Amino acid sequence: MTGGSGPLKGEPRVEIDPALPPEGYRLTVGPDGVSITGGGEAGVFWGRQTLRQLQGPDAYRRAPVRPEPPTLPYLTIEDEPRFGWRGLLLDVARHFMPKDGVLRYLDLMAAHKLNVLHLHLTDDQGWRVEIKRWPRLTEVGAWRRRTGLGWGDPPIWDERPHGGFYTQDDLREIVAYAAARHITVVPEIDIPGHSQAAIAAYPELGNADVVDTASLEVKTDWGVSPNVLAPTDHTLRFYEDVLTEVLDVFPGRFVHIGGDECPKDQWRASAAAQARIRAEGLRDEAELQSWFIRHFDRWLTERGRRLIGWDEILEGGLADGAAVASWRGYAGGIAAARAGHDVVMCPMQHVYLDHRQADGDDEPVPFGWVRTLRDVYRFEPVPPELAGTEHAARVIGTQANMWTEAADSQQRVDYQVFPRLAAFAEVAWSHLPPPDERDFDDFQRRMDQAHYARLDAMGVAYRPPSGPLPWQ
Ligand code: TNX
Repeated sequence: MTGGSGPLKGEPRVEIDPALPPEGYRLTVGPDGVSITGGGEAGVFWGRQTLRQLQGPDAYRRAPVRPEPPTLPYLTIEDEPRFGWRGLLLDVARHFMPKDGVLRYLDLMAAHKLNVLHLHLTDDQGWRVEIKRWPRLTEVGAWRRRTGLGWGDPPIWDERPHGGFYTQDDLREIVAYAAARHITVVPEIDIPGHSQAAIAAYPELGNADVVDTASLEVKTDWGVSPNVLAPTDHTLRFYEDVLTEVLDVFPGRFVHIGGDECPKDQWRASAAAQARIRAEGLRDEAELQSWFIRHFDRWLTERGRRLIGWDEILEGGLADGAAVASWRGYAGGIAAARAGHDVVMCPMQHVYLDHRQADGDDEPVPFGWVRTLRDVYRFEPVPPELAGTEHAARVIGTQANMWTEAADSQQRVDYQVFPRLAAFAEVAWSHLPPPDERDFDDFQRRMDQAHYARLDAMGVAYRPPSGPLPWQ
């Protein structure tokens, strides 16, 4: 701190200093202007975000609203992130988020120094990515008979049809827009469960000897479908085609192949699946699931990419280079880290933003455990079982997940995501003390005095501290 303050003059002077960490920066504001030194371009970009914070809420508008320059305090800030993976998952499968909404979320993420957008592109309730080789995936799989999925208490039904998908050019635009903000987009193609929309488009992908897959439609209610992929050579070739096109659009290192919640009943009943288990010398259906995952781990590794999947991919044996997104709690992540796998911690008990944030009946999306802003601020990505051990560094980051069974509009997504994403972002970026010693009152003061005004300037329909509004 140098003391004093003055008007912002001109553009910041920018420099790269490779001695700083790639995402680290030093920001200096003084009488002769602003300078930002980044360890890399990303560091400079995050430094610019901090400069915006100093400028006040108007810096978050898309166009200036007053002529005079903001007054800045003279200071020096040295800063670097705690984690390299600071993620947000958007479930664009349960409810489609139009492209402009995704671009807007990339702006919101950048303002919060988050750097991984995990796009959940496929699920039972919808397939959202154009695949040229297999056009029915979007011709059929992107549309369903109703909007509301009957989630919540009372259930929310909406009988209007619902759908939408991104063309490959839309996704290239999203990827480029993200890259300009130092954000990587991780695509998720969920296999072998959560695949009913794909089976509705191409019935031969399902277990046709057990169910009449030709009469399946894209799932119209929430929950996990029993209709999972058949373990055939055709299925493998089909998804190789899909992933070939996905790799062409998404240049990032990681590709998420799901692997969560795959009911095994159809495989138990299917003579074809049982024959596959015998032919491959597998013990059971859990190993059949990991046979799928290992196949795509090899396939991705050969192409210079890395597989990440939900923690169920640990069951039946995990492919060597695979990374694990630990969602059912910390246990999967702990086991994976100890076994030498990289881990992204996103336990549903703490950072599922679809879960309610207060327990009144007037919450617009009355689902899940109550997780308040304070709870999220006290979330710790590295559990005590790993902290201080050689395995702690395997936790490469953390991610908040926004599932959208019950969030069918931008307003509802905003309401669930904010303000909690601000608390999450601070946990992911800052080197905070252990949860019990974190100063939530200070965080809340900063929210009240500065951050809600920034969210207002960005047009975010966050949950106000006073509680839900009737139209949300
Ligand atoms: C579990 S997280 C799921 C999602 C749901 C979510 C709802 C995960 C890998 N599976 O399919 O949308 O719970 O909170």
